[in-house]
Amino acid sequence: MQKRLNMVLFGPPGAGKGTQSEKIIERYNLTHISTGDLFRKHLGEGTALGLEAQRYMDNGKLVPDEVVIGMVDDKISATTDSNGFIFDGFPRTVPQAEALDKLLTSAGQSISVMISLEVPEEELKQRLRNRAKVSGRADDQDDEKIQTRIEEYRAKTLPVAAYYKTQGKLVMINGVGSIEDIFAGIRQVLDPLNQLA
Ligand code: B4P
Repeated sequence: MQKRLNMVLFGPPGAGKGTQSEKIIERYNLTHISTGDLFRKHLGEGTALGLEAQRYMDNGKLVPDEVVIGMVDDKISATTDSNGFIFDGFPRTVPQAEALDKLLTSAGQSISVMISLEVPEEELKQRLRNRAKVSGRADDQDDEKIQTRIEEYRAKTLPVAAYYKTQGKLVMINGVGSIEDIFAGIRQVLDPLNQLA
């Protein structure tokens, strides 16, 4: 099977993963898999999966791995025609990263690159406080929940960067600056890979 451009967009809460994903999808025509968006969709539809996820998300905790992995498996299996995937906010734990490798291997695919958006903690908090004014998201609403999300990220998600670093796939990008400048940094990484895919 022909290799596709499959990327992981990585970073702490509020790093701008959702924001940059929109631009990446437009330029490279990738299939977007955002686990946060998928959970919020389930929640909006009142499904059992959504209600299960809500208990964790609203408190800033990570949703259990088996729930997340099952949902991503369904989404990958249901995608028949694609130039490749952008995984946004997934994997968030090492077991999720291992599961993703297995899912892609069985489809004759692999991760091409992980792009990590680097943003200092104070800037993250400020962005999430600003978004709270418009998002209506329970997990943006107070400093305690934001702090829990950052702590979950440090304890459980940061090791995922080391996992891809070991595979020689981690690229760090400065996530502070204008949205366009950050996207220019991402293009420098993805354009050459896109030609190879
Ligand atoms: P997500 O939906 O993934 O969201 P996020 O980490 O909060 O934000 P993101 O980085 O996408 O930031 P955005 O672009 O919006 O996760 C939410 C929750 O879902 C998790 O806490 C967890 O409970 C659950 N979950 C999701 N995936 C999971 C998984 N795999 N396993 C377990 N649990 C999971 O940007 C944030 C703000 O910054 C926006 O207001 C934006 O306008 C602003 N911004 C963006 N770029 C900027 C820039 N360059 N300068 C200034 N502001 C900027």
